[in-house]
Amino acid sequence: MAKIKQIKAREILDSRGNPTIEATVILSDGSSGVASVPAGASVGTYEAVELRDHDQTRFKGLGVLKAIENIEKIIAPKLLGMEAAKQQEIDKTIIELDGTQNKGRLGANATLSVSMAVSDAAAKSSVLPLFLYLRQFIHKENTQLKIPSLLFNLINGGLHAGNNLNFQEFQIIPATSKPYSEALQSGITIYNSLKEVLKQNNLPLLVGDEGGFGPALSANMEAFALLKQAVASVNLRVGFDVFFGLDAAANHFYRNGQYFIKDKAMPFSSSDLSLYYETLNKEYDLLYIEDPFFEDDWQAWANLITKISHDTIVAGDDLIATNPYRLQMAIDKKTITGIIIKPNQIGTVLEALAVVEVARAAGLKIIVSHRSGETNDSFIADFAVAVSADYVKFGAPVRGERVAKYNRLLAIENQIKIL
Ligand code: 2PG
Ligand code: MG
Repeated sequence: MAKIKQIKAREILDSRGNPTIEATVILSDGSSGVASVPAGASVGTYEAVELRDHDQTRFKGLGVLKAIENIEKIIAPKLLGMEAAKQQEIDKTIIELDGTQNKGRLGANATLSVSMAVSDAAAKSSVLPLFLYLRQFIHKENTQLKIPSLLFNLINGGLHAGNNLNFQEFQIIPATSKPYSEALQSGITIYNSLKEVLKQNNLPLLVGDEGGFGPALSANMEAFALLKQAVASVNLRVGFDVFFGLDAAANHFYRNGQYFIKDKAMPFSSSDLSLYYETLNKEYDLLYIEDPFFEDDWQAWANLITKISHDTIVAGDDLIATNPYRLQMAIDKKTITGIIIKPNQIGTVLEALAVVEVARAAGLKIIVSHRSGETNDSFIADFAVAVSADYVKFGAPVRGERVAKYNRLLAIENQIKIL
């Protein structure tokens, strides 16, 4: 059994040019694992703490040198000599060293980078692909080893595109019946078609943080009209070959009990917004809607579920923040039918896996997600396959840091075929 011999961490840049951590773990048998953590722009209140230096002379205060120091001085000395394959013990030690509810002492960026790098090193040491290595930590009953279905974010809005639109992500979802490589191709086909549609409408082709186009439109609803045109012009059928989805990320257009979106001059109450979503759903048949309301507007969530959950997945991202307590609240209050899973919202690999288990047992759809600030690390693709996620959300199928995940899924698809 290989033991942890060395842990190193350094500051690298993410896809927005902000600093993040890359951790390297070296084992006694010579195997090594490397992992880097992503970062969100739309960050929910209930997420674990991402530790930043707040030294305004470096990277506008976003440096991660303190988090790196925590890895080197606090986490590494405790983990050295431990068996890398004992991920439960590793993560438990990290959690205890931090000692807070929200990784507020060490930083979730510090804890997660080490937790991921240990699992990567242990996978290499046991000569298993990472997705199979991680899969041993889940209950496999009623799960299938397969590539999850895809949610492509083709139009970026909100904080990811300079607030051009209020909603953050306008998605297309190829039919789940399609094999992964075909679904990926549909994503590209529609992306390219959307580019043509934007050109025809004299709209700019500039892109947002996740690679989707970021046109400034006069109403959020118009983005779906453009997507519909893009799908139709390549002879694909909405509701059959491809479906629509939305991450409203409503925290960002909520103020004092009201929702402000450009589709209407007056602010919306929760029930107005609910009606708006119902209309949107009638018009565009949404298969998926994420964060339709503010993260503490529980009643609005519960009401919407009764209206649209028969044919639309209502998923909590900021609402849950991959947090077991928030998940339990949502289950008790019946506010969601799907959950976004982002390991950096909780801070260790096994805590994220545990949230998946509870969510699945409650019958929720599992959507494993990247962050808007990413690196080329493709850990999240392996993680998604390991937990038999229903969907993955990796942005548009363009730009290196997004494509790294889609390409990793292509490799996994081939590996699964020969198992
Ligand atoms: C989201 C994510 C990822 P961010 O809201 O779902 O798309 O965005 O990483 O900025 O929180
Ligand atoms: Mg979201």
